Amino acid sequence: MSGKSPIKISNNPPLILVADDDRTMRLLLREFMEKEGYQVVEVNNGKQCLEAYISNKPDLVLVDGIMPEMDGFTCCKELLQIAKNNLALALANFDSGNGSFGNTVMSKLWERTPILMITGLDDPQSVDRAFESGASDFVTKPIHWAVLRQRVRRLLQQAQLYKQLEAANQALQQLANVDGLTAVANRRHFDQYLNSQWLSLAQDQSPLSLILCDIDYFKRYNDKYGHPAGDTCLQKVATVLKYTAQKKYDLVARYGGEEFAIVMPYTPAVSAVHVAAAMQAAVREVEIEHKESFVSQFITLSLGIGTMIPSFETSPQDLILMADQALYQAKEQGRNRIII
Ligand code: GH3
Ligand code: MG
Ligand code: MG
Ligand code: MG
Repeated sequence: MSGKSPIKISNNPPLILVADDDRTMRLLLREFMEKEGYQVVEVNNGKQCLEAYISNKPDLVLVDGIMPEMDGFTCCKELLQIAKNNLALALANFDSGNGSFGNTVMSKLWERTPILMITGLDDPQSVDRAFESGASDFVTKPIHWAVLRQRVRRLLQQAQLYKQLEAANQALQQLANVDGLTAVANRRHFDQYLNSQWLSLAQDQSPLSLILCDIDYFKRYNDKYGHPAGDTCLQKVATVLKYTAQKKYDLVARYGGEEFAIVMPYTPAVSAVHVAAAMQAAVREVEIEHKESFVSQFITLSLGIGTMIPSFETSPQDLILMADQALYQAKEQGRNRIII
């Protein structure tokens, strides 16, 4: 699937962002953290902390409570907001069928960078405020350095663990949703996606198109060129289909053996015909030799299109049936053609 680059778990020393208006305190913190083997970036108020956070992507933020311009509590809240915005952005991309998956996005909640508040304010209200503002932990000044060392280590370890969980989750999602041979969505993901789009488009009253496409005389291809060559052919066709279905919500899936399905939300029939024609042409242009085909010397496709405005009285099965009947007609009428 697109955008599935694995999460990087960096081997660089962890980067710690220190926000404190007290220059001596910053110096002490830097020296201590560097001795621990961390990299340090310093700023002297909450505002600068936000800027440095965005540009440096630290692994941990150490933030003072009282600072000019923006205090540590507000800074914590703002950092939380940045994390929420990132999550919203990831969620917005989730809907894209060829993009990331829901569960992956939810686990990103945990990817938030930990914040450790170091402050002289140790009254109960300040402690509550710190945690309620989004701090992950709290230590008081004067600093008990051994305690700080352990808290920092633990927060960094936890963050690292969440990243590993996230990577494992992504790998699992990939296995569960992607066809092993062709790297497009598998049947399971196709079913899920079609059902979920059906419901949302029934609400929007927008058209949903489905293309079913089947490789012509593929059994003869396998017989002539061998099964491994058949596999390569399937991979090529899948890649071409995926490349051709460019819209954000389009999903290309392997529907069965040598049959692919393209789910196209918000797509009326005329547009679906254009996409189908582009797919037919693109596959033809790759010129995969097929001497045993009765319709061409190259691999060709038969494509059937169905379009419906989803409703709660009808079901995705009706749309599949429509596209399947069109595909059947395409085969009946001689293959290498599009029927709607
Ligand atoms: P038509 O034009 O009517 O579609 O004829 P066809 O030969 O393509 O259709 P048929 O359904 O008779 O044969 C489909 C072939 O696809 C048979 C099967 O061996 C092959 N096939 C299915 N999955 C795979 C696969 O993963 N790899 C390979 N190499 N072949 C596959
Ligand atoms: Mg201060
Ligand atoms: Mg078939
Ligand atoms: Mg076939």
